[in-house]
Amino acid sequence: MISMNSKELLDMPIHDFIIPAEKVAHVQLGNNAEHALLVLTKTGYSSIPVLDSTYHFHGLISIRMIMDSILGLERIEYEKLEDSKVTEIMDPDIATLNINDTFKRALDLVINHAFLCVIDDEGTFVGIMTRRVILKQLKKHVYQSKKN
Ligand code: 2BA
Repeated sequence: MISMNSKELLDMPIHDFIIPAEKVAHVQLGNNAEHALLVLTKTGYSSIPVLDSTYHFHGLISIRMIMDSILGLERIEYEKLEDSKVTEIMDPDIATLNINDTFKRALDLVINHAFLCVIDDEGTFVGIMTRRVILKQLKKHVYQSKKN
């Protein structure tokens, strides 16, 4: 059974926990794989969102996806990096959160994803909710419940 306090946490809107779009590293649909690899390497993140010029969300790209795309039979074909596009490499099939979702939906999804992209009703990218932020809230809640 879910306690009243837990229900309050699960029903909380997610908007206070979102890392805003302007603070999130991303690449654009038209970028090539070389640029994406540069952004991923420089920021240190293993996976980042792919957006279009109007900030609509299209998927995620990771170093693993890029390396996979240039893996030849006997060698890594680095020369392919310049000509391959982010669109051909990214994963477009990604679960997202809506800005109006609750903490419960984020908690369900974050079990399988290190972070979740948050979009509004028009599909515009609003930001991300990371596993770190969700775990911090959960920890705060668990410690508060122990005191009461
Ligand atoms: P990862 O890059 O695999 O990072 C896993 C965890 O390692 C992060 O967890 C964070 O605790 C730490 N970390 C990695 N790179 C970091 C950096 N440059 N600065 C500070 N800490 C770093 P979370 O914070 O829960 O993030 C989960 C995932 O969300 C990250 O996975 C990354 O794919 C994405 N992410 C987080 N912040 C981002 C941002 N500002 N821009 C783009 N993607 C971001």
